[in-house]
Amino acid sequence: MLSRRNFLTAAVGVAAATGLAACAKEDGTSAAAAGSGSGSKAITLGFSQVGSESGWRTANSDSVKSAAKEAGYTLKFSDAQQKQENQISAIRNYIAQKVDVIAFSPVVVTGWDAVLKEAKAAKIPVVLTDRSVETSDDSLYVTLVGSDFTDEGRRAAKILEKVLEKAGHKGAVKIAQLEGTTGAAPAIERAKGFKEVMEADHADDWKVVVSQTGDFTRAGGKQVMAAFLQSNPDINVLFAHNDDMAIGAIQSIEAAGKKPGKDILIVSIDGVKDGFVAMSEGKINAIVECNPLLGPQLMEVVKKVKDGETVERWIKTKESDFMQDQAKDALPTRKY
Ligand code: GZL
Repeated sequence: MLSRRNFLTAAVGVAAATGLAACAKEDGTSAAAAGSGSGSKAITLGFSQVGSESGWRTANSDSVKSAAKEAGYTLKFSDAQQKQENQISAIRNYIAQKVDVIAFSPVVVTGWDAVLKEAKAAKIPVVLTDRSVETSDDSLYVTLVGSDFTDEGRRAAKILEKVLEKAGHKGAVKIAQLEGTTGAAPAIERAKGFKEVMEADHADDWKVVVSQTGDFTRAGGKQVMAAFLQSNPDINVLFAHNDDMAIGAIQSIEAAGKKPGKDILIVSIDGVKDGFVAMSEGKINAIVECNPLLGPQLMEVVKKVKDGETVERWIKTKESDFMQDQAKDALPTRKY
C-alpha cells in the first residue's frame, strides 16, 4: 500500500501542496514566516476522525485533542461515524474555513483523490494519521504518521507460534479471522502480513477456515464469532484484527460453552486496557500493540509542514507485543 519514500519526495510534496506557503516563506509573507517566532498559536488544524468504534479510536481521539491543546493549536475536530462521505464533507469544510493544515485518519484506502486535489488547489497541506490511502498522486498528502499494519499482521502470526507452543498445542491449527472494517488499511494489511508468515512457515498445519469483517466493533466481533462457531465448531484459534472484536467474540465463545484462551486460543491487535484485562483473566493469549497515542508526533509534524520544512514520508509509531504472562505487570503502566 504505502511504500516508504525518502524525505526528498516529501520535500516535493510539501512544496507542491503548499506552493503559496513555500513562495510566501521565500518572500516572508506567510503567517508562519512572518510569525515563525510566534510558536504555534497561529496554527489552525482541521482533523477528521474515523469514528468512535473502538477503545483504540477513543484513545487516539483523546491523544489528538490533548496534544493540540498542549501545542496551543486551534483544533477543528469531526467524528465521521465510520462513513467516508462524512470525512469528505468535513475536509471540504476545513478547506472552506481555510485551516492551515488538514489531518485525517481515512476510514478506507480508496476514494480520496478528488477531495485531496481540492485541498491541494487551496494550498492546504494534508497529513494522514493512523491509516494510509491509495492515491494516483503522491503530492496529495505530505506524510503518514502511523503504524506498519502489515508488520502487525506478521507479528500476530509470529506470536501465535509462541502461544501454540506454550499451550502445548498438537494437530491442525484451524483459524477464525475477525477482520477489521472492509477496505480499511489495517484490515487489508494485517490480513496480508499474517498470511505472509502462515504461507511461508505453516503452509502444512495452519489454515484460516473462516474469515469475515466484524468492523472493528465489539458488537461485530460477538455477532460474527457466534456465526463462526455455528459453521465451524472445530475452530481452535481466533485471530482478531483488534481487541474490541476479540472481547465481543469472547462473549460468544463462552455462550457456546467453550473456554476462550484455552479451547480457542486468541491473538489480537491494539493493546487497549480491556484487552489487557481479558489477557490477565486468561481469555486472550497474546496482544500485538498498535499505539493510538499519535497526538504529540502529529502536532510536531503539523508545525513542520506549516513552516514548509521537509518531513519523512512515513513516520512510524513504536510498539511492542505482549504474551499473557506479561499482562498483570503491564496493566498499571498502560496509558490507553
Ligand atoms: C489501527 C486503527 C484501527 C484499530 C482499531 O491503527 O486504525 O482502527 O486497530 C480501530 O481498534 O478501530
